[in-house]
This record gives sequence, C-alpha cells and structure tokens, in this order.
Amino acid sequence: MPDIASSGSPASDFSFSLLGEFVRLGVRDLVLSPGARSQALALAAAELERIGLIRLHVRLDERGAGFLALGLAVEAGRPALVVCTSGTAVANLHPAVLEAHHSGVPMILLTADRPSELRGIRSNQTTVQPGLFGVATRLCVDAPAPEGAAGEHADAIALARRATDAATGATSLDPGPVQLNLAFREPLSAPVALTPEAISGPVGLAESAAVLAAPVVDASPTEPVFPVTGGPRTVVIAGTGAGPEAEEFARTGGWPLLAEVCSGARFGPNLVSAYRELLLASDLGGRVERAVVFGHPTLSREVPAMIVREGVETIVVAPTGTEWFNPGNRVRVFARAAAPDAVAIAAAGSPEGREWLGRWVMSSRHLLAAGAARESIPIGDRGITREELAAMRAPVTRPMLVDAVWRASWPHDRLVFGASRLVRVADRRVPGKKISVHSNRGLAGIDGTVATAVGIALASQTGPTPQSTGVTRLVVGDLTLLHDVGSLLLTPGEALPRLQIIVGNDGGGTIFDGLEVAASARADAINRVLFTPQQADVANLAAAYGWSYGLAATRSDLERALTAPHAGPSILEVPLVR
Ligand SMILES: Cc1ncc(C[n+]2csc(CCOP(=O)(O)OP(=O)(O)O)c2C)c(N)n1
Ligand SMILES: [Mg+2]
Repeated sequence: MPDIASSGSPASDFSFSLLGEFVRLGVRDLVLSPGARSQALALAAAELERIGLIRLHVRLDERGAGFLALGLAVEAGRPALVVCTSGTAVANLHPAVLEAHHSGVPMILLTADRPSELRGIRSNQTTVQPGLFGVATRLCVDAPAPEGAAGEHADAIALARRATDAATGATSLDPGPVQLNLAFREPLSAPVALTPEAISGPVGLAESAAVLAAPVVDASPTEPVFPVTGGPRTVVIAGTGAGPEAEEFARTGGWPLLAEVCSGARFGPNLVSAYRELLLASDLGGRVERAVVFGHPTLSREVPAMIVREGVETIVVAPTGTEWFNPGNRVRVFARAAAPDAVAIAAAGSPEGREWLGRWVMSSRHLLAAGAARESIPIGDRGITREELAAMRAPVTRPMLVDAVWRASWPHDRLVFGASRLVRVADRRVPGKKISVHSNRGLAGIDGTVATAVGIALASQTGPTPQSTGVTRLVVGDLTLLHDVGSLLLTPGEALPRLQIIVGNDGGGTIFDGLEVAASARADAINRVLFTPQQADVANLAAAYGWSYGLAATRSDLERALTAPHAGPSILEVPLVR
C-alpha cells in the first residue's frame, strides 16, 4: 500500500493506514458511534465504505454498537471493528466486551482518546480509558497521538496485525476483545478521497469470497487429541459453542448426547432432548459414571449437579479459551480435542453399549412425544372439527410458542434466544434439528439481545456469498426487548436486517416466579422488585422505530405470522399468561 500520509492531519493519515490494514487482514464490518475525537477514524471508515471495502454500521448508542459487533462476529467468525469517541462512550462498550470475553468472541475496539497533555487535568470528556475493561481484553494498547513522523504508517500496520492476532486468538487460542486506545491531537482530521487501489493488496468486498469463506479465526487446537476409552457408562454434554464436533464424538463413541438448544449439536441419532428429566432418573442419570463436556453448559442445574456427584469422572473439551468449565473443581481432564479410541468404538456396538444409548434416546423420545401430544391439535377426518377450531383459537402458551418457532426454522434461517424463560422452555422440549441457534450465554445478560440478533441477521444475509437466504428470528421476553429497545434504532440508507423479533409478553420477568423465595415472600414485594411489571405499548414502540408490527394472540395467528414473516425488520408480539 502506498503511504497516503498526505492529508495534512496525522490523525487521518494514521486512521487510513490502520483501517486499511484491517481490511487487508480480512475485517469486513465496522460499527461506529459518532463523536468529535474519533472523527478521523469515522471519516476514514466512511471513505472505505464509499469505495466498497467495508460494511459500515452507524449506531448512536455505544452499548448497542458493541453488541452489534458481537452478533456480526458470532455469525461471520471474524472480528468486527468498533469505533467510538472518548469518555462515557467507551464505558458503554463494557457489557458487550464482557460477553465477548466470556464467550470467546473476537472484537476489536478503537477507542479515541485525548493526547497525554490533556489527560489528568479535568479537560472535557476525558477519563482513564486504557485498562478500563480490566482482564476482559486480550490486548490493550494505549497508542500515543500520531504526529506525522516517519514510521507512523508502519506503526499503524503493526498495530492492526497485533490486534487481529490477539482478538482471533491466532497464537493464544484465546479469542476475545481487544482495545486499541488511540489518542488524537488537533487537527483531528482532514478530508481524504481514496480510490480502491490506494488500499492495495488483496481484497475488496466484491472479490473477497475466498477470504469470506475462510474465517480469520483459526481455532484448530495444537495439542493432541485426547483418547476417550470405552468402559464407563458415559454421557456427552453439549453446551453453548459445542458445535457439530460434540455430535460426531457422541455418535462415534455410541454415547447419549445431552445437547442444549443453543449448543449447535442438537441433532443426530444419539440426541437426548429431555436430558434434564432423565438426569434426575435413578436408572439413567443416577447410573452415569463419566461425562464428556463440550462447550459451556448453562441452562440446567442438573448438569453441574451430576458432575460434582461422587463416582462421576468428567472430561472437558474446549478448542479455545483459558477458563475451563469445572463445577465444584471436580473435572479430571481438560483437553483441546477428544475422540473415542478403538476400545470405545468397539464397545459402542456391544449389547451393553447399545442398551445404554437406547434407553436414553427412547426415554427422551417418549417424554417429548407426551409433551407434544399435550400441545397438539386433534385432526378430524370429516372436515374441520370443533376441537380443531378451538385449538387454533386458543391463546398461545410458551410450549406452543417455542414449538412453532422451532418448526418454522430451517437451516437457511438463524434463530436467536434471549436469556430468561423461553430459552429454557425450548431447551426442555424441542427435538433435534440441524439449525443455527445462538444465545448470549457467556454471561446470560438480558442486555444487548436485539443488537446481537441484528448483527447475526446482517452478517448472515450480506456479502458476496450470503450464508443465509432466510430469516433471523429472535425469541425474547418483554423485559429483554425493552432493555435493548434502543437497538431498534436503525440507520436510514443501511441494509435492513431480515429479522423477526418474537416477544413473549407476560408483563414482566416471570422467570422469577420460579424462584423458591416466590413461594414464601410477600407477593407484592416479589412483584415490585423481581417481577418488575411493565405496560409498554410494543405496537407504538415498533411504529416509533419504523419496524412492522403484528400481534399473535392465538395459535392460528402465530402459525401465519411465522410462516410468512415480513421481509424486513418486524416485531411479533405474543401475549403470554404470567
Ligand atoms: C443485564 C441483566 N440484568 C439483569 C438480569 C437478571 N434477569 C434475568 S431474567 C430477567 C427478567 C427477564 O424478563 P423477560 O425478558 O420478560 O423474560 P421472562 O422471564 O418474563 O420470560 C432479569 C431481570 C440479567 N440476566 N441481565
Ligand atoms: Mg416477561
């Protein structure tokens, strides 16, 4: 790339060098919130968008911007850049940084700051930004203000490379957030017009299919594959992030697969969907001698309870990350990868092996069939029966809602769950299906959920080879939607996400009704400080933000709205009884 240090503003020259190198390294999305201190980065980003080298997403609220970057990275498998100004703007990125830290999602923050002479003297909009995110960043660099000195172009390139390596876990096997805190001095920017050739080197968006197909994230473990031998009565647990490896492992070893709904492994012949009930059954869960865990299980108490039980040996497998799932500090083996050995594969075909697997799988199917029968519609053989009509007009229940969404979702779609109740209802009952499901389970916050889903939708539907031709559906509770309502604010002129938000509106946080204390404490106190009632008008919110809106009070409304969603962003409100 030619040195374009010619604008008259070292801030702008440095910004072009830095962003240009990120583009060359394969970064495609940049999320930006407005501010004066970050103007050089912002204007460079606008120019790169103009010549087709990046997709720019402008968001007013930095908290939503951070989660949008998280969603983009979850879907694309490579980091998005986040640009913001100095002061509280930076602090608003903290929730997304924590979620990315705990779920191992790459993210690169470019936080603009005052130069050293303006720090610590009560100058406006100035705080201590380096290190603000503590241990949550893989790398934090406080870069001094560029002055136009020789070598700054090379410095910018080196900085982009270091940041990308650290965020993707290229050498550390620990992907996560990176903060480049960038000081800028006046003149804060100067106009620059680029041609695509100015950012020479490999790729623009139009010719970048090969780069898009090969994510920057390289999660291949360097350690050997741990051999899991046959013998003990084994179950395979798949939590968030487990992916298809867990399914393959369970199938090869002939072991039951207890896969959470957002594990990416909820499919295949060995699947045990109703794992929570069965872990409590003495003749199944009670007889487990060994658990092999993939991903991060968070949706049940039964899984950690089994792992801490006397007589259960646990192996935890995670290709990346430095903090290991380890309930009660009882895990014996931690491995980057694992495979059943020859003894295990032979044992899988033995009568004992087949009996063990068969009992789990059949028991789960029976439980699921019983649950489905309770929600099913009786079909008459002579036209539409009165029962059918009544069933179609019945109010929507939570099981009905998650069943209908699950049925409507296909591999070309994306499904996202908010934290709270509905993800747990789904986890207990939906059968196997090889579809893409995401939930922010790093910290299971109810914040940033709308923005995360927008990011997943946008990343899945754009680029020269879109990964999804379908819709993204987000299933959330009312409080979770309201918490991130600001992320409904989209920017005119930007691509619209094909996103259907399905909000189960029960007027507050009904998950807390399940707490033990709800049975003993005063009902009005539980209401006031845990349930926290809300009466927001979702239809008017949708209208205010320009989202199309629908109400599904009955099963027939619901089925119709799910099979023919609006082409752009839409909200489907589903009233639920508390
Ligand atoms: C940022 C954040 N604040 C608070 C919580 C605690 N919390 C968990 S669920 C919940 C209520 C969610 O209510 P809603 O979205 O309506 O779902 P429901 O349980 O009613 O289905 C809250 C406040 C959290 N997980 N994250
Ligand atoms: Mg609710």
